[in-house]
Amino acid sequence: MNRIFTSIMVLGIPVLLGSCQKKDSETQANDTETQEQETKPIPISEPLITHIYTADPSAHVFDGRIYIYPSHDIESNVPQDDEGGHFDMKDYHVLSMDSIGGPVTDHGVALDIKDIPWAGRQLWAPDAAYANGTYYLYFPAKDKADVFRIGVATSTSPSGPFKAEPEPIAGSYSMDPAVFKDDDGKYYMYFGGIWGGQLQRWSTGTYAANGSKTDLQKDDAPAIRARMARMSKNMLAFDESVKEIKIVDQDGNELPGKDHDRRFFEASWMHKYNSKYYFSYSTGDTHFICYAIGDNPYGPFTYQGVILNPVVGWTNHHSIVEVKGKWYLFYHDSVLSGGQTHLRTVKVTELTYNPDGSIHTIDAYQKHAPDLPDE
Ligand code: FUB
Repeated sequence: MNRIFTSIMVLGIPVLLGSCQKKDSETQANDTETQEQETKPIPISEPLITHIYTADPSAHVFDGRIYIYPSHDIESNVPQDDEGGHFDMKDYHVLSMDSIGGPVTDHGVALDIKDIPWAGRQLWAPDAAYANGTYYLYFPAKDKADVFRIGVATSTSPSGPFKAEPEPIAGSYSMDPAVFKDDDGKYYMYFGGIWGGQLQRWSTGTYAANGSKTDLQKDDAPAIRARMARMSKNMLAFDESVKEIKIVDQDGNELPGKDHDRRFFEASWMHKYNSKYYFSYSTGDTHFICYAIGDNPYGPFTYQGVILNPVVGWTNHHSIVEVKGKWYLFYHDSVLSGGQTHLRTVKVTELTYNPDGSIHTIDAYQKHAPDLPDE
């Protein structure tokens, strides 16, 4: 009878779930090599571009063309730490394509940190929106005091170049902005992230410079909440006070801080499907992209499940967009750089719904279950 070996790749580390009978050491060495080859992740999607590293893709369809607003990863030689110092990005590029699978255009530098008057360092995950005949690029950066703020820059073209406003958005803090347009024409920004995103330092409403570097270590209390606010008509300001987003379980109980597999960490995204509001996000240290569903843009949102399993590299980040009647998940991983967390590549794959509105969980790698010959 053939023996089935099942192997999985978790964050680039091969894990073998089968075993074979005792063999001599040379055969065992060959087997190990073969198994490691078999357990190398086989990505389901190829990088959209390979000439630069890109991450955190926010995708939109503007005027019939797909535009992607990613972070531009670079090697900065800053050592890795819990605060993400190694993500030391200095500009943004915009990518575009006519259709999923078609050729991808890199439009070059759309905004450089030296042209953002208030920014100090670290251009992290951006997003974009179109309103009032103008394209708006929203982006997080640390200000000169090393506090994350969210800025906005404008352009007449979806591919830029963008001109930054002189100050960050008043009342903004933390990072990972995602701007959602509702069917009634109102825009909302979702944002925030813990650990390097500094959200844990805003628990009193003002920034605690010496606050925790990770979370609040209050395991049984509700997890730190993502933030959101409606945008003003000119898209340059919040039109209301910043609100906190509740994510609850099926019994209506808010997810606690200790629920690392499900609680919010960073990378907010909002989309609407069949009149329901889907709030999706990364769980950070457990590396999932999850989603929760609500009846309005403010929530509460009820946790539903995993959209994307962990990818190669520490971070997981995504956007969801409808293109010509099909839905797509844009995401990134670190396969191209050999697993280097700060050097990522953006990718896309189709996303599908079940009839009840739940989303099929995506695994970014094919799994192996090779049949071995009889002994
Ligand atoms: O790219 C820098 C940070 O890594 C993003 O802001 C997070 O979402 C994570 O992907």
